[in-house]
Amino acid sequence: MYKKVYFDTLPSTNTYLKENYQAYEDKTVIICNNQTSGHGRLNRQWEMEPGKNIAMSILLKLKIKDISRLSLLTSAAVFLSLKKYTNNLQIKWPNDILLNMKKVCGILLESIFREQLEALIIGIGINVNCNYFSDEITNKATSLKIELHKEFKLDNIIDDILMNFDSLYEKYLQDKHDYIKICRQYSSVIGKDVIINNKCVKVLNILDNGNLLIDNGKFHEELSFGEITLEKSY
Ligand code: BT5
Repeated sequence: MYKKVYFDTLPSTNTYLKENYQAYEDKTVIICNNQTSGHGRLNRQWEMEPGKNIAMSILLKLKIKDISRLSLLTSAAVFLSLKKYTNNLQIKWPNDILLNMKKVCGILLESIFREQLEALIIGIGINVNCNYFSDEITNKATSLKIELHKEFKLDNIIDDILMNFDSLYEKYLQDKHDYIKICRQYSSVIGKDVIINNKCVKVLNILDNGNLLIDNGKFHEELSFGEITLEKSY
């Protein structure tokens, strides 16, 4: 069972858990109404209109070593939770969900190691009921409300995500990786020419180990992480 803990304002749900994970049990979920210093990968800023969007972080106190695929698992859980509202969603390997080719959700995994892995923090930011973004991202970000013209209850979406996450995670612990199929089937990048880590490549597939298979023009290569830019969109 996931235990939800609510805060009004936090700098970042991920940072809060990084500093306080010892006080919480496995499967605690920190949720806040207003996140003042939300961040993405490489400490990039994550925007959030207070009260309108979801900022949540799931704490897992894992005993397993292979955590690389949990980003894809989380993407699949969010995808399944939003799919009942729209058919226009895609998963952009490894950690974004796109709606009408714009980013509606970002996922950030952070781990805490002290000799071994002590905790994994899975941060999820979803643009739900907001109407605006800063000029910098307004062409590449969107919300459920902007695209679907109605408002959504944040708690219903959070509960769906936790249910889907749990179901995929329990299978993952039994070495069943159904989420990879979802990430493959609804991928926004397979078959496309993209820029990844500053090089133009063609994406061929997402492999069973979660890695991206690309054609770099000379040979086929497997990537375990990377930053993909799609031409003319996110
Ligand atoms: C991500 O990073 O997409 C991961 C975002 C994770 C946010 C959650 S919220 C709860 C938890 N607490 C945190 O502090 N973080 C997590 P990345 O792939 O690095 O993308 C970041 C980039 O997305 C920024 O540089 C902007 O270009 C863009 N961006 C910022 N805010 C956005 C938003 N609300 N919607 C769409 N794109 C956004």
